[in-house]
Amino acid sequence: PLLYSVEDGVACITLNRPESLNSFNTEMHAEMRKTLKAVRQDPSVRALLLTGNGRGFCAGQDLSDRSVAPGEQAPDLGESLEKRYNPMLRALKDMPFPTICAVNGVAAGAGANIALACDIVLAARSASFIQAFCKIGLIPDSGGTWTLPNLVGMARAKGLAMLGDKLPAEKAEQWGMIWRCVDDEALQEEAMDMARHLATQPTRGLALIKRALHASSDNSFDEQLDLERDLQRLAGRSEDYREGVSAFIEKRRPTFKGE
Ligand code: LHQ
Repeated sequence: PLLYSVEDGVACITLNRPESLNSFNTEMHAEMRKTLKAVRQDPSVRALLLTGNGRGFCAGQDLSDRSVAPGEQAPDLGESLEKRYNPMLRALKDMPFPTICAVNGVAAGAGANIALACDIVLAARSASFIQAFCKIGLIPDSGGTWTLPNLVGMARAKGLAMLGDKLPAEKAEQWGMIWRCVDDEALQEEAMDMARHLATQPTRGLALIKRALHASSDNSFDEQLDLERDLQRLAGRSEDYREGVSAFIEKRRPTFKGE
């Protein structure tokens, strides 16, 4: 259910159940968990590119095995989040290098929030985002209730989450929910170019940038200044900082090792 490759420092994961718009079943969850672990542990990887095969990016949970017969006990969805979605979202969010999502088509339910958990989201012009949860009586999960208000503000977060309307990629870009939308046929190449570029950059510094930005919504300005002091101290000890400054002084292009 997944395709996985590593090339030029870029790990590429492609969701691959196109017949059900790459929705997550148990097998895909298991594969994803294994693959994210492999990505994290591969020392050659300095960027992750996530995308989907076929006309959709991901339709969230596979609902085909989720109907509950009358009289049957309701399944524990909390357990499904605890065991499967939450570890995946934590693993994605905590990757110590940039994560790029190329949203090739509709991203619905958990699929939308998996995409939005990535650091940089590019979307095909024909793609769309749907917080479908409310239509089946659920709440946005996979981090959506944190990510949405952070990205687009509370008014738009509530509208998206409570109406479940389809948000076209162009509007998502106008709203600042994603980085950019690009022509359909250019998406994969642009996303790969961006991932390749990021994989040549000061990886440790980029990981620290993520940490600082992620912490910002929990911190006061004052606390954030303290965090910047601590993280800049670490960044200033990196090889890539030395290289960056030397290259600037010597008027040459830097060669970063990611250390
Ligand atoms: C699907 C699905 C799908 C199975 C399309 N499952 N087959 C976490 C914890 C535990 C449990 C509950 O959930 C969660 C998190 C969640 O993600 S909840 C939200 C789950 N997702 C949804 O509610 C979205 C359901 N899908 C849709 O609303 C539509 O398919 C969208 C709007 C995504 C796309 O619409 P269309 O472009 O019109 O495509 P389609 O509906 O015709 O779908 C194409 C095929 O994919 C179709 O199969 P078929 O055999 O008829 O060709 C669909 O049944 C199948 N499919 N989503 N989630």
